[in-house]
Parts: sequence; structure tokens; C-alpha cells
Amino acid sequence: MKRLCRRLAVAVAVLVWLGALVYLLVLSRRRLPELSPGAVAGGGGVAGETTYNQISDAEWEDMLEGFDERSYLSARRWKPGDDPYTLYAFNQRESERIPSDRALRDTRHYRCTTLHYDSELPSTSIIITFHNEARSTLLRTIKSVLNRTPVHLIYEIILVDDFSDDGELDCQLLTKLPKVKCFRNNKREGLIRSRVRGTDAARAKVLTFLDSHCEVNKDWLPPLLQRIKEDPSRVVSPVIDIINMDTFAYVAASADLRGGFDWSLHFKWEQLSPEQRARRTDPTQPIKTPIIAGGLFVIDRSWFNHLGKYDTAMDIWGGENFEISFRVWQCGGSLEILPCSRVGHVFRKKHPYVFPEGNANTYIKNTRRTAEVWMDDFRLFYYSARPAARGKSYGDIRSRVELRKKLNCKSFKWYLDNVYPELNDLCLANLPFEDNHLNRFNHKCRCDHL
Ligand SMILES: [Mn+2]
Repeated sequence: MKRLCRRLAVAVAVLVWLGALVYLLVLSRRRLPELSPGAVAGGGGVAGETTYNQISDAEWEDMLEGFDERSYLSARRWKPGDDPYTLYAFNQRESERIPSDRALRDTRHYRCTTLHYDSELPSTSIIITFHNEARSTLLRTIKSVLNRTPVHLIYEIILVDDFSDDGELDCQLLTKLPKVKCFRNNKREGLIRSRVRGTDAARAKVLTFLDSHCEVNKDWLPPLLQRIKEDPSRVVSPVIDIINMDTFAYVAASADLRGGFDWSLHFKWEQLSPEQRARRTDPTQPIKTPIIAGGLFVIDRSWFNHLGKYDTAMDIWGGENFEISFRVWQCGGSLEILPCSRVGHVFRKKHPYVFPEGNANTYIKNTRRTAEVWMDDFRLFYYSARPAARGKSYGDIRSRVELRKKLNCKSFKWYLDNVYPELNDLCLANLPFEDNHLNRFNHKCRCDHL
């Protein structure tokens, strides 16, 4: 009898202990979103504005469930007989077949799952700019964020509709989803000015830029926020997985890549060198990168503003990732890719939209501004590699030159020596004779192997 009593007591104790554990677990999951200091409710004319930070879990669920996805997706659907690539340069038909909340394979290294992050991380304003984005991909971007991010880390999701043809609708309808705000430009501004508009409205401590055809993967955000919390001068990006533009299959990208470029300021992914790889004994460690791809990254808001945001005289798309990358490195920050954060992106072969000034002209204008402001005499290498840039107008750069002076930023020589020495080894096959005086920089350009 005594024995039975003791057994019963043990059983009850275990049950109580388990019950308490479950209760605590539920409590921790139901933690209300944090109230960021400096939060300003109401933004004047912001569509769908409420005090998002006080949203309860019940309201969150109601909003998610109450969103009429079917009716949202019914507009501008692919019609049988149409070429599914015409509108967006990816397979629209396939994108519409895939649910907005599809499961994704966790593509991280298994050791990432053992890492721990601070329970107190700063919350972030997620900024998504778009121009004529397919509704299916835009919605999947947002839903993946809502489904795979701890609620309290999302301060708000700011959509900036860069004057899409669809009128007010695209973005307005999405404000029925939790935390989503919508701004619409009344003329085409391009990615750079649209982003700045989004950041000026943002209120969280940290800014997160996402492209409008992405899917974030499991635990994508905490690794990024952790690095910024430890050092706000870091600008961090996830490994960008590939969403196939034909099948929409989600494919893991190599985690041994970093951003690189050549003298024409053409971006490319680069394998880490054998020496760099040998030094990486821990595959979860951040990878320093000379340049970011530009579409997806996270930056402290004060640091972004302090560094001069973006060069808002740049048009439409392209080159802005060089400008911000050089600026971050030369003005005292750093750029890294975090292998334990994964975000998928639909890579396309061409732009689905028009550049009012033409694609090449816009790219030249934007990169020429970058070269003139940040590359010192090394800009001559850029002109040699891109002779078409020589005569093209690039507008007034005085305010950006001022900014560089004010921030007391380092030289491009410093950047080459310390951040991207590999570019020194890249030689110009057709360096014109008149540019031979570049050698006076004692630049160790190894032309002999050409
Ligand atoms: Mn994109």
C-alpha cells in the first residue's frame, strides 16, 4: 500500500511537472510583440495604419485567416493560351499553382540548428519595394515572412508600390494581413528612391530589405539580428537560395560563396578561395564579403541613416549595391553573409519591366556615379573596362562627395588592400595605352599572364 502511494505521488509529481512545462512553453510562444522604443503610431496617410505593436495572437490569427486570398489572387491570373512568361519573365502559371504557404526544405547546414540566439533581439521593419510584381509571388513573400518569423521580431512590413500599372489595388488589399503597411508612389521612382521612402517611414531599430519574389526559410531572421545587435556597423545578408523561374523548385545555394565583381562593376558570385575555405573550420561562421548582391540585407536603421541612406539620384535598378557596399566598408562598417540564414529568390534571365532611359544607360549612370564618388583614381580602370561610360552624363555628385568627406571615409586603395585584394589580380586585357599611367599607383596588376 505504502509502495502504491509512493508510486502514485511520483506519477502525480511528474504530471504536474509536465503540465507546468507545457504551460510555460505555451506562454513563451504567446509572448506579445515588443513595444519598440520610439514607436510612433500613425504615419499620416498611411494605408491600413493601426497600432500594430499591440496586436494580440488572436487578432493575428484572425487577420491571417480573414484575408481573402482567393479573391486577391483571382485578378490578373494567367489565362490558358497565354505565354506564362510574358508578364513577369518567370513561369506565372507555375507560381499560381503553388500555395502561398508551401513547406520548404531547411537548406542550412545541420550545425546551424544547434546555435542559440539572444531571446531579446531588436525588432525590424521589413521593406519590400515592387513594380508590377505578380500577386502570387508577392503574397508568398509576405506569407513566408509571417509564417517563419517570431511575431515579436516583426515590427512592421512596409510595402512600397513603385507606381505599378494595377492602380491602388495590389498593395492596399495586402494591408489586411497583419503588420502590413502600404505606400504607393505617384510616379515611377525606381528601387533606390522607393527604398528610401520605405526607410523614412520605418520605425523599428533595424531595417530589413527583401525583394518582392522571395521566400524566407526557417529561422532566417534571428541570425541576422544577432549580428547587428552585437555590432550595429555590420550589414548582413542571408545566403540566397534559388527559386527556379520555370518550376519554382526551391534549391539550396552553396554556402561557400561571396559577392565579387570586375572592373566594369559587374556583380558575380565567387567561390571562396581554397585558403579561405581551409580557414573556415566552422560552417556556421559569417563570411565577409566585398559586396552584397543588394536585394536582401539587414542594417541598423541609425547606421543606415548615418551613412547617407542611398544615392537617391540613381535611377530604377542596378549599381546601388556597389555604392552602398563601398560606402559601408570605406566608412567604417563591414558586410557579411550568414550561412545560417536562408532566403530563396526567383532569379530571372531578364528584367520584366522597362527602363525609361534604357537598361544599359541606367546601369552606366548608376555605376558611373559610384565610380566617381568612391573609387578615386581607380575609376580609370572602370572607364577602361566600360568605355561606353566615358561620355555618358551622370548628374551632380557634389552632395555624395560631401558626404564622403563628412564621414571621413577611407580611400578605395584601402578597400582594395584590405577588403578585396583579389581584384588587384584581375587584369584588363585591353587597357588602352593612354591608361598605362595607372601603373604609377604601383598597382600590382599582373598583366603578364594575358
Ligand atoms: Mn529580384
